[in-house]
Amino acid sequence: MIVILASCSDEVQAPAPPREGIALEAELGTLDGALVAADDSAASGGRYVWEPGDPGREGANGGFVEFKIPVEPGSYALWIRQRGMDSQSDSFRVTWQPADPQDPFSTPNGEDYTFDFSESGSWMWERVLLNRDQNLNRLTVWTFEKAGTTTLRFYNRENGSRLDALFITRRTDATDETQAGVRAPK
Ligand SMILES: [Ca+2]
Ligand SMILES: [Ca+2]
Repeated sequence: MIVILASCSDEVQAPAPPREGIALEAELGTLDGALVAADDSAASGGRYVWEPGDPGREGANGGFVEFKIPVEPGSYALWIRQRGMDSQSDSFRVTWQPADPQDPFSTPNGEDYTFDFSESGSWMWERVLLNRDQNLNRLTVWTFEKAGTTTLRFYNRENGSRLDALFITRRTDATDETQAGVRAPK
């Protein structure tokens, strides 16, 4: 069960991931810049997040969607439900503080934080595998040393890239969604 706690800063908060993981709607994150929520009856909760953009239209106008996630010490893998129409609408940059920097665009190689997801044209779950790890042929895992609130951001990189939902799990070895126990938010 997902519990959304209201706070004075209007941030979305979720409980620390139990062993079976937690699922969140992308549209409940805090939206910045050009990213907006939009309707789609095929999306979880009927809504998703994107910068509106037709297939074949390049570029993006900045911003991110942010989630505040309390964690226990340990390592986590991240899955998203996404929809990419073509190679110009199928990526985000992803950071999860404190493990990653605040702004991937200011790092020596911001492309290390890019997740190029599949462009099936349909909604699908996919594990987030960042370039920095794919280049080393390893699975992307975020490790937190202390319990506390973390900040997960999906930076707008290509307009038309659609983000529906997130699933956070401690099953860091799983490479398919059944193994990972991926489920949509309720
Ligand atoms: Ca792309
Ligand atoms: Ca959704």
